[in-house]
Amino acid sequence: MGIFSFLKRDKKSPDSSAEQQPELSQKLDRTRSRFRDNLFGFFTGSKQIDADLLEELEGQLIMADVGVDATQRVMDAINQKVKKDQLADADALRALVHEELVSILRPVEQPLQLPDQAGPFVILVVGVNGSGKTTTIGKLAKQLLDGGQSVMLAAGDTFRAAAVEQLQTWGERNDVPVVAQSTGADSASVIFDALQSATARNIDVLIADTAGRLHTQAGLMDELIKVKRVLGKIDDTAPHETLIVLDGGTGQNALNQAEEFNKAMQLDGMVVTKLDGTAKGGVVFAIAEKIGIPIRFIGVGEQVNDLEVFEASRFVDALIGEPRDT
Ligand SMILES: Nc1nc2c(ncn2[C@@H]2O[C@H](COP(=O)(O)OP(=O)(O)OP(=O)(O)O)[C@@H](O)[C@H]2O)c(=O)[nH]1
Ligand SMILES: [Mg+2]
Repeated sequence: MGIFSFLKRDKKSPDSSAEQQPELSQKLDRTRSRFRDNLFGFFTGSKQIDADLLEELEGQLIMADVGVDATQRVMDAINQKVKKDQLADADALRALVHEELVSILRPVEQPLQLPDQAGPFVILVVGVNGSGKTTTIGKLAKQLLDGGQSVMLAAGDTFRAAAVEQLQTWGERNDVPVVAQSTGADSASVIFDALQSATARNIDVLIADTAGRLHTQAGLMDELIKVKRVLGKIDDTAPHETLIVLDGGTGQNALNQAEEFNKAMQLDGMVVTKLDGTAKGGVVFAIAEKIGIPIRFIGVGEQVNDLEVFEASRFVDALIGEPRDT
């Protein structure tokens, strides 16, 4: 009855969050260095808050891939307070930057929730080549299983050689069934069969993999629209979650991909992966500000447990520390 969530929140208690905080910031080390090294100079007590300093701060936010719009929003908030003479010192400036960064992310902090519904909850995973779709599916299957859901995978990437085997490996690792046909089969037909099978077997969640593609490849985009259409023949509310996987390391490109895929097929959620290996993690702010679609998870490594529910304040804490840290 009602809505339930399978998600294991990281902040189970103040104690466990204290333990886990350094871990996320370690995983986000390269982005964190960029934020810390470049922004922290501004937050030392001795600095005078003047026009030069604010201009430099603005430049550093842009350099950290935060994007023009999100940076503008932070700077507007700062300028307002400066005008009213409400920014006493560097600590206050730092707290304000923290607050503004969190408020940019807050609207997209909407964890995936599974409604208590009759048939399987269908997640259709899309994105460009190599963004981390198949890996994210493997990780997500594990989280769902841990949350007590039954899971099935559909090998909808029938295009790339070895894609089916890659998904099957994740299936074996998690001990969940994988519905597949051979390479070259019709993707929509594989995913259709999978939903029939998942329905018959009372599976809670079906996750469908798809081949990587660019939004400019009209034929391939049509294939995804066809997948959506044929799923609707079995359950007119399916897919329940069209989830784009974006490689955070590609910076501005990730933002463009989200925009273009959203135009073509109305996304419900996003996962930003590879935030462990990049200094461009600031793009998460740009994506949040510009696209506004829920960020369900972030990928912070290649291992099965390296998928985290996206939490605004936890993310900002990991990059610039908690407001009163030094
Ligand atoms: N460091 C890191 N690597 C990741 C992450 N997610 C995925 N990868 C790696 O990125 C590479 C591509 O991942 P896949 O899951 O195969 O990507 P895909 O989108 O399914 O690729 P195609 O099916 O070819 O379009 C693999 O080497 C993964 O291990 C992550 O969060 N961090
Ligand atoms: Mg794949």
